[in-house]
Parts: sequence; C-alpha cells; structure tokens
Amino acid sequence: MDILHCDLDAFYASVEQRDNPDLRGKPVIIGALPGSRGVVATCSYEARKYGVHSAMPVSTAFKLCPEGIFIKPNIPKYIAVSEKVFSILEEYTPLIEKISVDEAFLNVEGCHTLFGSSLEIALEIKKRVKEEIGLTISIGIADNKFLAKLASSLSKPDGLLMFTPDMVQKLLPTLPVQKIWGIGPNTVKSLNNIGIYTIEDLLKTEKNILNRILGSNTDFILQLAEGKDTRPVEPYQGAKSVSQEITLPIDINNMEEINKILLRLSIKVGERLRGEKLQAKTITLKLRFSDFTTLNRSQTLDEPVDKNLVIFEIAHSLLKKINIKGKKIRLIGIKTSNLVGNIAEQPNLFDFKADNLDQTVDELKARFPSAKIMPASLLKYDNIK
Ligand code: TTP
Repeated sequence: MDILHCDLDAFYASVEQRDNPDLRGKPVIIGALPGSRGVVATCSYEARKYGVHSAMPVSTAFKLCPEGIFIKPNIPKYIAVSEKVFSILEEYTPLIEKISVDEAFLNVEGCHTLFGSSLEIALEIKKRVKEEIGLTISIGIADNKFLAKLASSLSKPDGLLMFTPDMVQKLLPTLPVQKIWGIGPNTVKSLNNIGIYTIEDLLKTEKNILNRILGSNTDFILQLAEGKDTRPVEPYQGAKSVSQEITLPIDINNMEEINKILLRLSIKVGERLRGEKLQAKTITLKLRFSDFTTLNRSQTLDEPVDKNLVIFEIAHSLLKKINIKGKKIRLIGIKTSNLVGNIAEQPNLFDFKADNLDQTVDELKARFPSAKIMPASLLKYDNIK
C-alpha cells in the first residue's frame, strides 16, 4: 500500500473560510457573481447540501442557495497556498505526480525507514497541513492510483481511507460506475440506459456490448473495475518555458504586419500552453533587428494566463514600449515562462469574450488537424511552425 492520493477539501472555499472566520460553517460559493453568466468554481461543503457544485452556472447556484455567500476567486492566493502544501508533500518523497492545484499522487515506497508506514505518513501529512496551512486534506492509500483516488474521494471531507484487498473484493463491485476514473456523465447515462449501474453490473456485461459504449477504453476500464491499475506515479518534468519565434523572410518595420505576426505567435503559444495544461506568469517579447542586435522585454503578471488574446495583449503592450523607428525587424518571438499547472476555471479574471473560443478552436484543430482555423487576417502567416 504505497500509493497516496492527497486532495484538499473544497479548496478555494476552504481558503476563504480559513481567512475569514465569518464564513465558517456557511454556504460559500466561489466563482462568478450572481447576475453574471459565469460558473461556480467550487463551493463549501455547507453549500453542497443545497445541490450546488463546480461548473454549475452561477444563476442556478443562486436559485438553489440564495443565502449563499458568493465570492470571486483569488487565484494568486490559492496558488501561494498550493505551493506551501506541495512543499510539505515534497518533504516525504520526490515521487510526486501533481494532478491539479490541490491534488497529487505520492509513491512512498522508499520512504518507510525514514517516515514510517504509509498510514503514519498520511496521518502526519494531514496533521501538518491542518497545523501549518490551516486546511483539511483527504488522503486515500492503496496499491495503485485508481484505488488511492477512489479512497480519498470516498473519505471526503477531512478523510483518510486505506483501500484494502478485502475492499476490492467486497466494496468495489457495489459502487456506482461513475466512481471509475474516466467515466463521465454522458457515458454514465449510456451505461444506465442498458441497465448498468454498479461496477459489478459492468463486470458482468459482455465485452462487445461495452465496446459500443466505451470504445477503445473498454479494456482499461474493465481493469479498473477489477481494482487493477498499472500506471506509475510520474513526477512532472515538464517545460520551463513555452516559446515560439519566427525569422521573417524579409526584414520588416510595418506595425500592422508586426502585430499580425505577434497575434499568430500568441495563438501558437496559447495552444501549446493549453495543450500541456499550463499557464504562464511571465510573457517575454523578443525582437531581433536587421543589424542582429536582439532585445528581450518581459512582463510578469500576478495571475497566470493561457489565453491567446491575453498573451497577445501583453506582447503588444511590450512592443509599444520599444522604439523601432528607423529599424527593421528580422525575428520576432514570444516566450512564456514561470509556468504553473492550469488552475482549472478562472471565471472573471479577464473579460475577454474569446475565452471559450480558444477552447473550441483547440478542440476543432485536434479533430481536424489539417484544417486551417485562425483569424482570417493571419492566413498569410501560416508558415509559422
Ligand atoms: P476539486 O479538487 O475538483 O474540488 P474541491 O477541492 O473544491 O472540492 P473536493 O473536496 O470535492 O475535492 O478542485 C480543486 C479546485 O479547483 C477547486 O477548489 C476550484 C477549482 N475548480 C474550478 O475552478 N472549476 C472546476 O470546475 C473544478 C472542478 C475545480
């Protein structure tokens, strides 16, 4: 039992309750404010009793819970808290796989001599997060990632659960199919429609029938249904920066052309950030002039970003501060660094209407890789790789 899944409870809401005693014990709803078209990021367990949950339109949340206390998210604060929690986790093992801002798998295989059994490590982490950070964290312990995550979700809030082999035999088959990682609401509906409600129902169903609903995931899901999961805990060793630059076929100094190229580069960088579920706090504009002198200008933000237009706006504002009169440009680049994992929804951070557009375009491009989807003004610059 060497895999731990650690997950803070109602993360954003708990931070707000921690910092403001008046909010404790009350239905706190973090996200867009009532009257806007945004969604709920998360809510306190008190608000969950009213049926409020993440990703719900805030208008629905308000109908369900008019006495709720609606608060806009303070992303920089949550990132700072998250960093402190992870630094506690990192004291126990280098084998940490961060899943999101408040969730990680730990492989504590090699840590028992130093820190005791998995249970002792989990208890100590819970105690330290409570005492040093002021938050509750739920921890699941098991032989693999699937069961450890299941254990923490079953134990929430402020839980600790060890998923034993006995539970794999007796408890796992009785759980609803939606407890299997990767089975989303639409798949649940399709399974329910043919009478599959529990994991046991799933295991009893013929594979060719499951294939029609689960497709290429069938074998993997059947393995999970039996409590087997061979995926290792993989520490993230990702990029330190995401950048894109282009050497122009001819040196230019026309601002309109330069801006179009900047927009094209911003789109490429934004796509890559979102593709890797990253956001950047620092944006750097790089210009090389015809005499080969090179100039870098950076801006560091309080809140990390990944939206094409936000990246463009920042690069554009950096460009405006550079005097390029009388000079010609031969290379333009945008670098994003100071990367953090995407902190899920960030309602109302930037009021760009293109927010969902970016995501839609990413999905379209993934489905139709050869299609050219970009602002019409940029088709000419389609040679940026
Ligand atoms: P979760 O871990 O999914 O949820 P949670 O910590 O709020 O609650 P639970 O106790 O059930 O684990 O998400 C972590 C944070 O990510 C959450 O506090 C807010 C943010 N988030 C969003 O902004 N939008 C979303 O749709 C979700 C699911 C989370």
